[in-house]
Amino acid sequence: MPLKFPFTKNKKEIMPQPLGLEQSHLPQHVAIIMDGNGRWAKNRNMPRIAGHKEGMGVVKKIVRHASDIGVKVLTLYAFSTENWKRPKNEVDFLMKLPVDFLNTYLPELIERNVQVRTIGDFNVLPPHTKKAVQEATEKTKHNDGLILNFALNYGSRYEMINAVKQIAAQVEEGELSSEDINEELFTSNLYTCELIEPDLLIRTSGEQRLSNFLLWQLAYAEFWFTEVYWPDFDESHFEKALLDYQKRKRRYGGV
Ligand code: V07
Repeated sequence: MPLKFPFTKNKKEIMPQPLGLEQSHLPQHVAIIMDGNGRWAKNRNMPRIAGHKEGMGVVKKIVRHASDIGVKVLTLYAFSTENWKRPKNEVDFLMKLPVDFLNTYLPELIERNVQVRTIGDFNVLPPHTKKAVQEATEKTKHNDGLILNFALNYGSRYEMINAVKQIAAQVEEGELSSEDINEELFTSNLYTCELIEPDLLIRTSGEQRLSNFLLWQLAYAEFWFTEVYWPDFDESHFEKALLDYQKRKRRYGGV
């Protein structure tokens, strides 16, 4: 069994928790579908891109909060493989956000010992996006605090088909027997192979779908939904999600 991040899986850290969160039952990996940016902007008669920009500010707040609380992995759905269908000006704007985000925030991420990673098909991203993200992953690769994992040009079905192709190639080469194919082998061929599975999925803006996000990895996760649009999401909503997660875990634990 390969070692998975975080290596500190069972380490209990002593950290004061203001809102009744129990440090020992924190979700270690939280995944978020940051939805509702366009609708938030529309309600204010603003262009969709204004919602994305506002949403980026929320990412910074939530990353700070997650790292303060002691969450180990935060996976954020920033851009899906389906998002290329949006108007060109919107896609162009979205592809500049990682550059903007890292220009203004990378020093703080480094200060906070955050490790930046991505999942998704990186090859087809515009060069300026790739460059900024590569630089951030390179500069933070030895950090052992929060793992900030951006799903960029990510699609779960594509990821799984890719895994199947890699395994099939190994079988064809005679490196593997079809008898060796099991859940662990499949998991080790996904983008997320080095990460533990998410414990909690949050989706904002009232939609209750997975939208091709981490279909395999979320098999045992708790789901938490809110009507709040992503640009209005804040630390208190995040804490509520974590508290509800802990309540559910305690209930199951009691039976
Ligand atoms: C994006 C802001 C959040 C709301 C949802 C869509 C818009 C941060 C990033 C990012 C990605 C990679 C990276 C650093 C930052 C980002 C996109 C969209 C495409 F290394 N926010 N954000 N990327 N939005």
